[in-house]
Amino acid sequence: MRHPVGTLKAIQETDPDVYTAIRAEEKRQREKLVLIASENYASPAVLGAQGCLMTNKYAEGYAGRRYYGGCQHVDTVEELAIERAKKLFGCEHVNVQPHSGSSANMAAYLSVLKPGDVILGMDLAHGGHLTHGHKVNFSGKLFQSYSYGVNRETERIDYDEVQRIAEECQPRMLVVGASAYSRVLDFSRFREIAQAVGAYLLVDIAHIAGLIATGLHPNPVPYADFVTTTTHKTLRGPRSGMIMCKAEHAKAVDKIIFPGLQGGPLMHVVAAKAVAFQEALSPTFTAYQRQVVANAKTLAEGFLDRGYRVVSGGTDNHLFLLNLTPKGVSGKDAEAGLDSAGIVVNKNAIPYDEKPPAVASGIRIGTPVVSTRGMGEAEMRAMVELMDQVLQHVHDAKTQRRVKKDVKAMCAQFPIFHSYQPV
Ligand code: DSN
Repeated sequence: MRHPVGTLKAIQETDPDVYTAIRAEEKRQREKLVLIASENYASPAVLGAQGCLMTNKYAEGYAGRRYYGGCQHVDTVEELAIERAKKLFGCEHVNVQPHSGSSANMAAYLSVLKPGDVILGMDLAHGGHLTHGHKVNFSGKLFQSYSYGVNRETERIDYDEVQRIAEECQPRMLVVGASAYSRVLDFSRFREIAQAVGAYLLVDIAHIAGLIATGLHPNPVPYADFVTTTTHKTLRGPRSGMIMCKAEHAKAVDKIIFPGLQGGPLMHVVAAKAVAFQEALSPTFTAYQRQVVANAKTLAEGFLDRGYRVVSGGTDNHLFLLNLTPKGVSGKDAEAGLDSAGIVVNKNAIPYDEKPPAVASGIRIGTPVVSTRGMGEAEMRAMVELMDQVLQHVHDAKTQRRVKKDVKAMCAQFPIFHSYQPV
């Protein structure tokens, strides 16, 4: 081997097309302001582990009881990931092998439910997630799914209404968690509702895992039968998933992950999860999460001051939705206009949206990436100013070009800390 493992030089020599695309993506990540709430920039150590030669190892089974020889070292990283996840979240049992949040959710359902059982989750159109029972997803096809949403006036979850729907549809599993909800989730109230109707409680913390790990959002682990997460959003690890559960469900969860749903675990990704969890246990990670929340508040307040409609009137976490209806701009046009100006967001349905999801009336704004870059409140205020300029003239290429220059200058002041210099 002429090059160190995982270096771009090797890719450049072997596959110039892929190399060129990777370098272009690096430039995009460096030079644009990424405000996609579900994304983050993983550390050099996490990227290094994810690109390491543990990808070569088959390790079906679990540490100490694998179906392959030679698993000593991958056992070490899986055990480290488990031990660190337990420290971070205080869970009784954790399986770090799910390839994604979706497979973690599938495992939670299939460990205790049968096809055709009733599940109740938050409506995707109100900020929920596809895997919480949407009709086009396995969760809505395999199970009889019902949904709850947010109140039209407050744009927050109305827990009495959730209870009413639960009493009506009698779910076997109550699913909690969201991908576009900016308010604190009351897990103790959800537990009461689940208990009242005899349902299991599954909490998907994919978006807020980093906040929970650092005590900035209540922890659902004491209340829930199952807690699932992705590891790459606020938690800032590799693109992957994880499932935690009460000890009584441990066997069923492990059995459904392997051999039920997956074959060989991605041991390089498990290694990267171990590294990310170690990073998340450090005090600097707590300071980072505080900044994520402070930045989201500053951005939301900046937009409110300029007369924008922020869904539910503000944020308690890392994200919020802007309702652009009063500005006469669609989410689709806002996303395109901002991207041309170097600011990356996603169009997003707002609660009770009258536009189809592919157009949408809003955009979702999140601060994990810009906070990882080291940006603070002053940069958030400058960002509101720049975004406002674009949104006021969403089709104006001249404004977009002018803003793009300022965005590039701001990004240059806060360089991303990993560098893909060819070795
Ligand atoms: N679609 C992801 C998000 O952006 O929130 C969640 O899977």
